[in-house]
Amino acid sequence: MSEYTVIEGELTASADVQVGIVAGRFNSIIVEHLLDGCLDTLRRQGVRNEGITLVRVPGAFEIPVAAKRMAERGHYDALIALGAVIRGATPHFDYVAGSCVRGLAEIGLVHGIPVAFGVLTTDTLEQAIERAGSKGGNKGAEAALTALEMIAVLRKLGA
Ligand code: INI
Repeated sequence: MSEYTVIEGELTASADVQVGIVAGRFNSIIVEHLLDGCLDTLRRQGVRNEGITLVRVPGAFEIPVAAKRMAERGHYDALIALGAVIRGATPHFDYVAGSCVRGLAEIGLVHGIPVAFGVLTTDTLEQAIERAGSKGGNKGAEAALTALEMIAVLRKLGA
């Protein structure tokens, strides 16, 4: 009996990889830690500085429109969204978080580009701190690995 086919991506980047990061400034005390984790992981996995572009936007609500423009350029192999939406800080949490995730999901599907979701959506600042480099890990670093794995998967699946 023949073996079944498995296609899966490595986590190490090839030298030509281009990654676009879009980071919200809102709750920057959290987002900067996500960005540190993301950049550290990309570099450790072999992404060169020439392969990284960082775009800063005001908040999570603005991340999709910048990501859309980047996806339209066709220059990036993957995009990584970084932000922090904290319920305690806003009555419109659901609108900001919801429109961010919906927009990013659509960009990924429409443009066929991996969009890693490193946007924290938490009830409290404490929960956000946990996920930005303390006991809950670093979601920015996780998003970086997701982007690299998906770049490799899509390359193997072909154009
Ligand atoms: N933006 C965030 O990234 N996180 C939040 O928690 C947040 N809160 O609390 O409101 C937030 N609001 C700003 C929003 O993303 C837009 O920048 C703003 O509404 C202007 O369009």
